[in-house]
Amino acid sequence: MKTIYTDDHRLQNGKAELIDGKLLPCFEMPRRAEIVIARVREVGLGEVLPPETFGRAPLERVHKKSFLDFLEGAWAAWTAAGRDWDALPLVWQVRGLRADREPDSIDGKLSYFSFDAGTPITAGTWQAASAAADVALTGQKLVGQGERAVFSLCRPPGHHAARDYYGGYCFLNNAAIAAQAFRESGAAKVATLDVDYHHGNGTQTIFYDRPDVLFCSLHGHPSQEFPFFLGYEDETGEGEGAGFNVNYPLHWGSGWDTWSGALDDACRRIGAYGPEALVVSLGVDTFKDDPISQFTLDSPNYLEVGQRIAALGLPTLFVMEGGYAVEEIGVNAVNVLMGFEEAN
Ligand code: Q9C
Ligand code: ZN
Repeated sequence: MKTIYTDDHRLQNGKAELIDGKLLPCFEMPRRAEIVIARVREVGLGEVLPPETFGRAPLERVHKKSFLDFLEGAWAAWTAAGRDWDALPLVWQVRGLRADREPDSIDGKLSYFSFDAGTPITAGTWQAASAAADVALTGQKLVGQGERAVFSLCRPPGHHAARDYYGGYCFLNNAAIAAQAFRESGAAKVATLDVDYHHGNGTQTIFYDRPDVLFCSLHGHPSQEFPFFLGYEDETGEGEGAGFNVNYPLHWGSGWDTWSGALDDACRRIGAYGPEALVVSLGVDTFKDDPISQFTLDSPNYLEVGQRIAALGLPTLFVMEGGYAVEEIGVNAVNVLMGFEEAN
């Protein structure tokens, strides 16, 4: 299996996130991707290729133009306001507050276009995030050209980013951008399978009213876990998209038996849907020692995750998402890919 990777991810290197009532060092750090690419090379998974550059057009198919303009210019506006630390938002537009006016000031815009205070914007954020989208798009192109599977080693991750907001360590929704690119290159139906520990609220909302992209997600129950306000089982899609959104919220402490039962059901749904391509949002923060998560999967389980995904027999793009047990992230993520290759 080929891997798409660029060192440009290092340009996203936030100092701190707001968590547990403190500003703590970012869990989402460059070392995550360094460890994964080192493991890809160690096991000889396959060729490692740099991304092509696709520009803004494929991003604009998924994200709002004003949101992309904001992200691209946020650091310049922040420093022009005299700030020198990471940019974080302060206020959100909740019940009864107005969503129809985009503020002019950078503080207002950071709040308007975000949904949490865990996702610092830094000098290199736009470059890193747009490079990660290129990594996803390059993988999509290769799968479209006939590769059975490709690993897009995206960083920063993407599945929490929606059409017009960032958060949850995500800026651009790499998986959604790739799924949309599959559609535009001729795939009539595309399935997305999100196995990250957190609900993929961004991917869900982007495709919620569409029947051409199925979204299935296994994740921490929103009554207990970030992002809290989406990811329940009764979210099944709306309008033409009714029936094409499938959530498996699982409670804290869930282990392999519970989790793999949900995976099997998700795979059944995907098989019945009959897509021409599959995009996997590959997070390994389901791991038992993940510092911010509460499931108990162990490293050998990830081999079986890959085997079960391979059994779908679909052209498959793996897109890297979360995983914060940094020393184990390489083994765990690459185990999924090796399991896929073995079963293939
Ligand atoms: N500072 C992904 O795994 N944690 N994102 C809540 C806020 C946010 C995880 C604390 C977790 C986001 C891609
Ligand atoms: Zn996650």
